[in-house]
Amino acid sequence: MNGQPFVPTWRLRARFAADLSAMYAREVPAYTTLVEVSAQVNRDHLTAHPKAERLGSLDRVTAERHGAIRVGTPGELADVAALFAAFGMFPVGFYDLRDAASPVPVVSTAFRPIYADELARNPFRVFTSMLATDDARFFDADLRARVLRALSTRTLFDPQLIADAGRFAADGGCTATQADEFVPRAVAAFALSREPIDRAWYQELSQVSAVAADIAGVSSTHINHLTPRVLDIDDLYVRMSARGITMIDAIQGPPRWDGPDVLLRQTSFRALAEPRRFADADGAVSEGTLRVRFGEVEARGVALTPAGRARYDTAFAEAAAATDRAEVWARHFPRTDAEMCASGLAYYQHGNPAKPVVYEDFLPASAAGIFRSNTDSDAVAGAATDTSAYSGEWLAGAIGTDLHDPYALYEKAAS
Ligand code: OOG
Ligand code: NI
Repeated sequence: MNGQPFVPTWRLRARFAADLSAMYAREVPAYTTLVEVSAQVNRDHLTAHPKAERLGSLDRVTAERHGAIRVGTPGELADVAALFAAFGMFPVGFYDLRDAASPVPVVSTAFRPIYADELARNPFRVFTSMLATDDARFFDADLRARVLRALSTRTLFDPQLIADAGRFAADGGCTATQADEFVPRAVAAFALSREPIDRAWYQELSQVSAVAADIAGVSSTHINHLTPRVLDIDDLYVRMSARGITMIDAIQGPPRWDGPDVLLRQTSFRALAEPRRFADADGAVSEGTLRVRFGEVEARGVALTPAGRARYDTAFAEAAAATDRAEVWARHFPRTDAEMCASGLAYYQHGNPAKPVVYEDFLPASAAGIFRSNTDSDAVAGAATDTSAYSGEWLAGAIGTDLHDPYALYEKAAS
């Protein structure tokens, strides 16, 4: 190791997250505002509620982000898995957004650290979606063939980057010199491209779904959003609106109420028009804009057990139709952590209700709501029969690595 300091995967992950954040701030200036306001909200919230740090230290929460990326094929997803392994991030869970109220033609997993000590060091996670080209409700045979041809001509990740990632993952890190070279190359793979976009092709795909166009209508992938975490999302919503930033109409997920916060609450501001280059059929290249990337923010609560999650799903469906969502919530969930813990609805370390296990994953309903609120048009599932075989097992096979079961990870964190 030439006497050089060894950089463990968690430090690579922290640097990767920080450098992606710096790049995204240069690309999307409103993100900087969101991060600033989030930091203020967190400081003010902790001053008023010193015990709120039980959901994560101010340092962790202030540095905390999740990203979202979208890829086209199992091969591209396998490269993502190999790359993220070097940052100590592994696939957890399976999300199928095709069956949401407003369907999105993707299946997804989340890459994240899986152990409590690693999460405490840096919890960076990336929601990663793959285009569901096998689903005939969205892609007929002709379009599927053309999408697959377009995807087969691109290389999202330099093979050398993936090879290096494999070595660093196996070694649990790398030298400082290697880190200085590796992290910027990994970050660059997620920059917004200046390559001209084939206008007709992009528009054709947009008819199927804005997400399909964002994935297969361009030659590279990019960070779609980077999401800071706040301790009080209602306060954040008010403060952003006061700065003149138009947020989507609602906070997704459970309502605000005076009992324990569970799972995840999220909101976002609408995608902003960003300059992109387009190529027309005659080869002429011109400047245009696309609204694809947006700002999102989230608050995290305690992780629910399967019993708690079943109760959540019932309460959520009932609350959706109600005028007073908090009132519905109070009929389904106890008001204290002690009761939540005693009734086996949520995870607490060693059964101690002062020590909640934080939810580290995503919510398909919110995810679909976030996707939907940020695209100009919804996808429409056609009448064809879906004969694709997408499932968690399928995805694991396609990328050659198991998907971790989130409940098993929470059990472990609680024990
Ligand atoms: C991912 C949407 C899901 C979340 O926070 O639920 C997501 C995407 O837009 O690609 O990021
Ligand atoms: Ni997100």
